[in-house]
Amino acid sequence: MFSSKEAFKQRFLEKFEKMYSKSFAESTLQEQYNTLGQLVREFVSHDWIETNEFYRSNQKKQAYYFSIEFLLGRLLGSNLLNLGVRDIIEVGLKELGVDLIELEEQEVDAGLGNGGLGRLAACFLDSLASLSLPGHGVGIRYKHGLFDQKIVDGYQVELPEQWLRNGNVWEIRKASHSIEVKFGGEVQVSHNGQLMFHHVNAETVTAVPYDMPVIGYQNKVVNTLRLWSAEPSQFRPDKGDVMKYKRETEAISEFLYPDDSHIDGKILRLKQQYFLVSAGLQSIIRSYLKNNYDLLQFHQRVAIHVNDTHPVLAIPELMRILMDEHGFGWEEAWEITTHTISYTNHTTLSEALEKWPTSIFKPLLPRIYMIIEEINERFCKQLWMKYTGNWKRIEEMAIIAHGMIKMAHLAIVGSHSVNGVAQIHTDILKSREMKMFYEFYPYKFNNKTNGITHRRWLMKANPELTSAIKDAIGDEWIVNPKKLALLMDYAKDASFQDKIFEVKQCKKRSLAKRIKSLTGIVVDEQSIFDVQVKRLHAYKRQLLNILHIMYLYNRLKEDANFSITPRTFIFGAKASPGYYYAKKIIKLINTLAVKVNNDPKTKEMLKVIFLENYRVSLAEEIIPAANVSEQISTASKEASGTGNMKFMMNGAITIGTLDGANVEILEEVGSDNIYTFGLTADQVLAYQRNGGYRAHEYYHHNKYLHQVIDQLVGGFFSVTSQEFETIYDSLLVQNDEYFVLKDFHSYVHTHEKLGAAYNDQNSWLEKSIINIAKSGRFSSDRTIKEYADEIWKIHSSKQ
Ligand code: 26W
Repeated sequence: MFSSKEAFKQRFLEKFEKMYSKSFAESTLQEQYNTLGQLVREFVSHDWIETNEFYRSNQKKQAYYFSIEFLLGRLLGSNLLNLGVRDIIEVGLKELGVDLIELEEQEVDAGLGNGGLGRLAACFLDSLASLSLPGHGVGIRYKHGLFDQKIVDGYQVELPEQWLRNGNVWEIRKASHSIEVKFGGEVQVSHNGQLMFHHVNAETVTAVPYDMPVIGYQNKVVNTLRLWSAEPSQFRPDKGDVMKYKRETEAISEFLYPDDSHIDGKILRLKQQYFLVSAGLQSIIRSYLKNNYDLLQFHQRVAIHVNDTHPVLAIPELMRILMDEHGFGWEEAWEITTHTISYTNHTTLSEALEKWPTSIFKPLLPRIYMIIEEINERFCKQLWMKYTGNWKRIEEMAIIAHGMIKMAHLAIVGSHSVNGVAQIHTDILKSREMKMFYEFYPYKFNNKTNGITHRRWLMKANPELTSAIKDAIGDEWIVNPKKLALLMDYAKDASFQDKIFEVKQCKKRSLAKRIKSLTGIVVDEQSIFDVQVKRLHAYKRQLLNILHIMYLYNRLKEDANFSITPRTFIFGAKASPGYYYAKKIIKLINTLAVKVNNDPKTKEMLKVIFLENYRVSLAEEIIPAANVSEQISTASKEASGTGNMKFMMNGAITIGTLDGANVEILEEVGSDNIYTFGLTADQVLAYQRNGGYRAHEYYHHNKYLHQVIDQLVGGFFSVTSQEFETIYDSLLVQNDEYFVLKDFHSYVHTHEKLGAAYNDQNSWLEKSIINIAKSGRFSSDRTIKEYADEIWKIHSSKQ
């Protein structure tokens, strides 16, 4: 169908007329986008069916990645890339007077995630399909994704996101595959030879699946992302207020919770979690049984992965289905369940570890609660055998204690594999947060360092760099990203360095244009583009970056002999709507931007840009244009980070702490090619243990630091002195929980080295090329191979 541009053009025009019954001359961009999207989706239908058929007839073990978030971004561009039809379509459309890039920009990002965890899930889907692995996503079809961010007078304002407003060309509603999910009610027990549990008087919700194709890279594989939507059930007996029921039901899949790393014990969130796992599991089991497979072999044919604890009710839900619906006894059901489920932890921040009060849980999910109680009781008995008399330890490890259900404990007990997302993170889990569990179940723990799909983050986001790489080393790296290492031979090559320089300049020029159109600000394309884009969080320390910019500004103002290589500091970040401190930091960045950008004395040297509404599609424009990647979290706090990998792959040099995957980036590129600074994780953890940190000492002993901190509250900015009081207090009154002051000096000094290094362009370009060359390890293809081989035991259909 897309074999020639002529064939494409004909199909495209036919499709347009069918969809819109008008002449193409009257088409809008939106209609053109919809037409192309529909055409592409229909184009993959055949391979989609074939892929499913292949898995079925070859009895392939399937993996299902359960995740409360999938941060997909736009799909048209990556689908065309993976199908290998982008060029033909681009030329064909051009002849029809249509610009493909303009069409791509019509697509609203699918922003069904907050940040790292959701984007990781999306990268994993791309890798699964591209490696011809039978692995699928299971999630929720939120009507509204992560809020749209507007900046008004420097403050963040949230608006409801509306990604479905023009429909979604990629999804297929499969009403006939709907599932009933039950909430509330009571459990009745009957004795009929064996104990039987009946969930009665429950409120039923219908889960309707919407399937989206996940297209592999030029391999004819099309896997499935199944997103569930909540609708009123037709089987609900007439129980009064229908409108209320409708509202409450639809609310389940209405909004994505916008918090990142902070629990909010809302009952609706718990409903979402159970809705996802119950619909997902029931539907997997339904199709499993349709194939006449024996449930005793479930774990040999199905792997279920829970992405953080949010879908962890998959454990009691699978137990429920096996026991109550299929008559299994506890031991058998437990054997099957624990061998089916595996779990990833994505954070050690205690405020993000999920706990549910039994008082909320029990009435909402009575049968699931009973099962968790039983799991807990049996687990505690096991603990008693090993740690007889050690009540304290048993209490600390219990799943239910003091009226709370600890979801991470349930995840560890009910699964066969527990992994962290970077080596240092896994080590911290084993030696601290999950130490007691590691001692009890050492064989369950393993590391899977995160990765990113090089198809979206290099090939799609940076076609210019892609072709420069291909010209140098061919294209073997596309299917085997480790082969990017062949670029090492070109690191010192003057003409390749020139090319890399040109590519970077070209991406900086495009970003500068975008910045101009979004903010009206003109930035110097020759300046260092220094970028920090990620969720706003105290531990990620955007504040450290800001204090450094304030320092540079002060020095430039006060010391005629002080000079720097011109810099453009670029920020992008959403703050959780209820996170007061994070919102103040956004206001601070914007306030600083106004001051710095308009000062005649510094505006040639320094610019501060805050790009609103940071999201996947904006990341694809920003990251390729970066010279410097800011990865400056308090050591031990960032589980992995994945932005760090995207920047590296696009040739930016990292300034970062020894945290998360930065440690492994250092291992790959060597200390000449990354700028690390600050406390190590061990030092941070030691300070936290011994309480020996005194923030105010750093304030008193560093005059520059003293000055910038005073400026937060002293009329330096044209705002009231209360505006940034919270930030000031976090540093000096609350003793600087994230060691900003402690690391300030080392950060400033390291930035000086970085600035000097940039001025030696040949050596800078060499570093840049080495970063690209060594980024292959951070392709999510590597990560997914490890999950497939070591956890899920699934096999490629090409083997
Ligand atoms: C229940 C509230 C909540 C919401 C989200 C708790 C925890 C989360 C996520 C686990 C936060 C998250 O996205 N973590 C990030 O996961 C990435 C992928 O593994 C890592 O690269 C980041 O370091 C980690 O912060």
